[in-house]
Amino acid sequence: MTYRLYNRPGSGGFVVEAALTLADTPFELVELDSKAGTPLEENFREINPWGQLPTLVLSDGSIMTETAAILIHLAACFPEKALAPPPGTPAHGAFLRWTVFASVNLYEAVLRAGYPQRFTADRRAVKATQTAAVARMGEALAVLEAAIDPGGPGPFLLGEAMSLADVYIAMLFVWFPGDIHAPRLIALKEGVTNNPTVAPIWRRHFGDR
Ligand SMILES: N[C@@H](CCC(=O)N[C@@H](CS)C(=O)NCC(=O)O)C(=O)O
Repeated sequence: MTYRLYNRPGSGGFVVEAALTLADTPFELVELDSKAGTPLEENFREINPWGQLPTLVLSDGSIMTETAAILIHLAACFPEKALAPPPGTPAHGAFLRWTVFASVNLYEAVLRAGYPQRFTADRRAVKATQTAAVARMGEALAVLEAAIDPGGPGPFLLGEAMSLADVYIAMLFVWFPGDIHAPRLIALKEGVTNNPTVAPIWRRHFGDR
């Protein structure tokens, strides 16, 4: 059995699909028939008890969830593909830092913005919860913008070489519904969308965003 990835078009599994493709490893893609931004069918909890995508089934049948964990795992499985800097280097520390930062601060805020009713018990506070989540996304993106060395080789977070952290951050960046001045994140996103392996996957999920 190869990998099996559960996702749906326009959802966060895009980055796992991109990672598996960059790793040049075979995988089965199971696209759920539901719209991005809506809750999944209850019965999906039999596969992922937290009821979310992406969900990856590994070759031994075990389940992985949590995008950051999956990306870190795949980078470790395919060291020859240089999906992340070599473990133990300062660059790998930065890769881990920003991948986890993106999950816990940015992706989490995307969820609060998309499903605000889950994050408040007060129905009158739903809109305010959403507004605060979008503001929080903007703050996290500003931290990432500042983390890209303006005098460095760029355009990626860690310099000239694209890592899975960049593919992940590019996706979260285009999901931001607010306004932000972020020329370095724009350059990072363009670097990702111009990657010949990633480009067709990006287009299928996000069109020309
Ligand atoms: N913490 C999870 C968040 C994943 C997530 O929010 N996925 C969204 C799709 S982009 C989802 O499954 N939404 C359906 C829901 O939460 O009901 C991760 O990092 O993978």
